[in-house]
Amino acid sequence: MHTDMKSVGTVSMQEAPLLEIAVVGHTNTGKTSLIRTLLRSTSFGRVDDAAGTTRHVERATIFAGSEAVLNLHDTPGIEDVYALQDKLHLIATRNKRSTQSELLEKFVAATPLNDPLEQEAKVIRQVLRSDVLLYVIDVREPVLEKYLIEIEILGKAMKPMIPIFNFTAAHRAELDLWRKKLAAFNIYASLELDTVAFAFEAEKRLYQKIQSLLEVHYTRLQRLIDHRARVWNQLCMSAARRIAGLIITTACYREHTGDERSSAGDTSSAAIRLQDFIRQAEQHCLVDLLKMFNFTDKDIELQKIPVQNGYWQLDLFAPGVLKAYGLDIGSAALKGAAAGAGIDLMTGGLSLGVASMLGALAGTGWSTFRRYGKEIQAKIRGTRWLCVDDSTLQLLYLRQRQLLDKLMNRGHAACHTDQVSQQPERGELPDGWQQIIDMLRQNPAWGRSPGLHTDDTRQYSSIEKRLIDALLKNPAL
Ligand SMILES: Nc1nc2c(ncn2[C@@H]2O[C@H](COP(=O)(O)OP(=O)(O)O)[C@@H](O)[C@H]2O)c(=O)[nH]1
Ligand SMILES: [Mg+2]
Repeated sequence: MHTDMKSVGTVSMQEAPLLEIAVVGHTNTGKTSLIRTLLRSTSFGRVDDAAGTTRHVERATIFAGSEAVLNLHDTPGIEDVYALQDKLHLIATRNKRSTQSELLEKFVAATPLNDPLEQEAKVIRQVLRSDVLLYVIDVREPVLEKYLIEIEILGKAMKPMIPIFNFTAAHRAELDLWRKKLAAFNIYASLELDTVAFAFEAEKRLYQKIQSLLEVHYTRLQRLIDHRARVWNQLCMSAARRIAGLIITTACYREHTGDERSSAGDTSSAAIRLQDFIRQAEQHCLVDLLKMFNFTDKDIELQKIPVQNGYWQLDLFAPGVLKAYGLDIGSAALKGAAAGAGIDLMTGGLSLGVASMLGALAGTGWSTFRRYGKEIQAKIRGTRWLCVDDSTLQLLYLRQRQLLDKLMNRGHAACHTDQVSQQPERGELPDGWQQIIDMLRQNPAWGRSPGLHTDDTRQYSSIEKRLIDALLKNPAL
């Protein structure tokens, strides 16, 4: 593709200069935050409530895969807009024939280091070198005269400008006022992009707006949009698959507690092992998800899940179980066979003779019994397994759904730690949830090596898919 482009014109797409974007606006409106969110990086620049945190122009490059697409320039805020206005007036009276942008150039050239307007000169220099301006507005602020003067001055550079409304949550009235005032400057193409929250669609609209303003960068921006969409979809899919894996592993998990005669001590240590297992599994899943989304443990905290355990015995004679084990026969015949087999099992385990008798009746072979023999023995000997109970599994799923939602909607500028609550409000469980859980409990091996079961891959995949689909049934995608 690139070779074609090279041969078409004198300037290939690869050689064309990158799109230069200046992020401008008053101090503390969220300029650095916007760049962090667009970069998916919590480490770019410094974000602070204190005024004037960003003192120099800082650059960050955005890539579509390995292709650099654009540079974002973070600028300090224009602090003394009135002094800047006076200086520009002065330059204008001395250079009556200069265009507006020439006046800005002259101002930049005439402002030495350590001048009181040095910071403003840095901003204007970057504005003049850029193709498009993103003007970040804190809509909570009233539309003060100083902001309008700032917009007027930036307008002199004759660069397309896109206002980005920040802090829009719960400030609709102020937002409308800002829109009206901007219309007086012929600026209509604004965007709402809360930098602390993140919405994939809002980011896409931003790039589309730039596309419509700068035809020459259209194709390259389209590659960025497509790339971002692909990466985003893959990210959401991998995250959902990871969560499905957690549900599968935990639902499959069981602790052997001996038989009915086992002591209370045996049972309680098994219960502790089970609890630890669930908590650790959830914590590992969190670590993986944070890494995938490029966040750290400072971003999201998981409160300890209350784990309850439930006893569960393999019900060999439940129709669903028989089927899952490949024993699709009339249960009466099998019951009779198993009762006879019981005597053997008590003494010497599952003998080949018994197995083949059962196998013959069941229409299945020895391999089925070798695989499930232990469980058949366990049933007959009255072994009890400790499993995660239904309500804990439901809670686990709902917490993970909440976590996924938070990850998908968190901007990399956010500074607060998000909490995944202990008990999220009731959410929707996947269709056929109980059936999924029952199936998982009947296949403990799936929990140990998920997805590696050639004989029942289809069943495993269909459960995994049902969980993933349910997790991603989300408007944020
Ligand atoms: N709640 C909220 N806080 C924000 C948002 N954007 C920025 N902030 C906060 O506002 C402060 C200033 O942000 P910063 O990006 O440093 O502004 P800059 O001076 O324009 O670069 C920081 O404390 C940010 O965490 C937003 O969309 N919502
Ligand atoms: Mg800043």
